Amino acid sequence: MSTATKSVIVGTAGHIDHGKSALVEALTGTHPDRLAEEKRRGITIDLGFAFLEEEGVRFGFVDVPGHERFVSNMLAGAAGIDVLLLVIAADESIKPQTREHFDICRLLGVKRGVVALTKRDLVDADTLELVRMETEEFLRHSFLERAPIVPVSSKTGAGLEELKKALKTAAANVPGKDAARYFRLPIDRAFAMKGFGSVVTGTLISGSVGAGDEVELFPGGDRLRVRGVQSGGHAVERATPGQRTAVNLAGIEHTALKRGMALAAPGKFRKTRRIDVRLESLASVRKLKQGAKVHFHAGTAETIAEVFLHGEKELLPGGSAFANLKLQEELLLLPGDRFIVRQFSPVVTIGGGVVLDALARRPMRRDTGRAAFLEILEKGNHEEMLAAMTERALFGLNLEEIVARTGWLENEIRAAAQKLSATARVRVVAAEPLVLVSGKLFEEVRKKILEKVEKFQKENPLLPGISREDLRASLGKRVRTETFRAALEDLTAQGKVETPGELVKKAGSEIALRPEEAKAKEQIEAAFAAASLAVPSVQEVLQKLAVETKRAEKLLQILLREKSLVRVSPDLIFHRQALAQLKEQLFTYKKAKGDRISVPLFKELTGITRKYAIPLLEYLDRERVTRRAGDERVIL
Ligand SMILES: Nc1nc2c(ncn2[C@@H]2O[C@H](COP(=O)(O)OP(=O)(O)O)[C@@H](O)[C@H]2O)c(=O)[nH]1
Ligand SMILES: [Mg+2]
Repeated sequence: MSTATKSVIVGTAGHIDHGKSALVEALTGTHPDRLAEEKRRGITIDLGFAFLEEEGVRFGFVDVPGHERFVSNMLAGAAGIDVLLLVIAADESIKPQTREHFDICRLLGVKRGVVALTKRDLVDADTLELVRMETEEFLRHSFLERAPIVPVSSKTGAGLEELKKALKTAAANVPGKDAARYFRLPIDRAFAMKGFGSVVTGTLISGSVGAGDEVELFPGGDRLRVRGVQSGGHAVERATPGQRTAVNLAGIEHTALKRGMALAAPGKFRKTRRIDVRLESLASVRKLKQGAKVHFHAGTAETIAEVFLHGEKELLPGGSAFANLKLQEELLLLPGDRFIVRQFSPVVTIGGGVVLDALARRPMRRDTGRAAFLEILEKGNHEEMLAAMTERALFGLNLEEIVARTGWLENEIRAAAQKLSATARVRVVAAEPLVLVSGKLFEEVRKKILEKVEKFQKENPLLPGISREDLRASLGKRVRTETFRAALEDLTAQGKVETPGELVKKAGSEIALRPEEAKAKEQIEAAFAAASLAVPSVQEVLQKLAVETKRAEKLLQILLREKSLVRVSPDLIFHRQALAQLKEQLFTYKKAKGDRISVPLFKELTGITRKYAIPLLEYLDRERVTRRAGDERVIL
């Protein structure tokens, strides 16, 4: 009976010459050293890979170099390890890189493993027992405290079956990975393959990838097409998390690809140069000072980082703190990603930690809420995190931004937003696409809108209200359109403002015209109504009134806003009825004489001069009543 195969990555760790590579070969039949130089010198320089299939488990082995000079290669391999295979030679016991590799795996958050005491054929039973005790002591209070310790010999094959059994038990405890998450593959190798083109390999840490997918290359940003995918040496339809994966890419030279880059779902994430982290220092190192430069390793990437400690001047050995890291090169990082820091010089591992905010701001003294915020990012649930992020976002957050900041799936974000919308902390100002703002920001926008409307009406008593567009602009760019719209709707629903047409006004407010103004307004309208199409000039009409010109102009504005009058050209205004009649006339003409009319015929039909005819025809074109065709108009 076939069961679904589980893919599990086993990573070796341990001091040089302790038999890591030999053990991988003994277990899998594949010697992991690939490079000619490795074969010649008999040491592992770079990562090696091998596979083993055992009763429903597909083990991908990542063999790392033990030499201290190649720890950065080791680090590239350690990302994505599910099960640690800690190798300690029975004839040498614990050595410096045993400790360093072990620290690294602990800092990277590796949760389980198996210990192999190699070269048991070289020691007697007493020595083996001694090394076992030293190993138990070494692992006390660590994540490997209860891990099986298996003496083996790659030479005689002793203990190999027991070790395989221990690996299977550990593999059974590796939690299943969700292939539905966003695809992410840190690249550890890039090369060209005859007949295929560019190929990259890596441990698939999230999501899945298959032929035909579009992927984004980080940090470059290129969008690339996947031609094919292999996993464990076989072509597969889709590679899933926890698999060693080779991706054949179209449209790029292999020389443009290298270790440290990453492939990811397209358009979801942003590269970053500033991250806020929980930084942990190893107990055995010197204290870390504010502003220190360190080597930074995450995934398969490596760069230099400058450390700014939030709230502290230095990080004591064995301590931990919130820190902001400024990276020399831009990387793709997401919250939850683990990293290692190594001393700038001499290069030794001094600590590591976890990314809390991958798109962090520059540290600022006045940003006093950051520590509390990072605490929530570190310990909070999705709702608490989303609320805190929204509260710190000056403009609020939309769905895309939340995905880029968190790596959460859309349904997770919507579920958290849904729960939050019942509280006053967060306001869902748009559902599709989702936009969230803090309750506080929303209240501020509401208040500002009311203030602006009131101020406008005080300053412009003869205008019926402020235009939506002007109101929106007066709030500045910091207010998203969605926030503005929702706040306005809220105010309308509460009966605080009214929004007739394109205007916004205080609820119940009317233009307060004085008697002489009301009369003048009527006079203006009457003058244009009486003129029909042979309209007088605006000056002419306004001068005849008993109110001063400035007020008269405001009254004219009111009539235009009410659409009683229509401005056809900069200096021609017509009464609405006159224009309605004109359109009527054209339709009658069309029925009787066809849909074409020349300018002279139009003049004749309407009895007006060229001075009026041309602007009117252009107005009618704009209104889609007519369409220009050469010297004539087509009545539509
Ligand atoms: N006698 C004996 N030699 C071993 C055993 N495992 C590895 N070796 C030898 O130890 C040396 C280093 O092994 P290697 O696998 O390259 O160590 P690595 O640096 O940890 O990968 C090689 O010469 C191996 O042949 C073992 O179980 N017994
Ligand atoms: Mg080796």
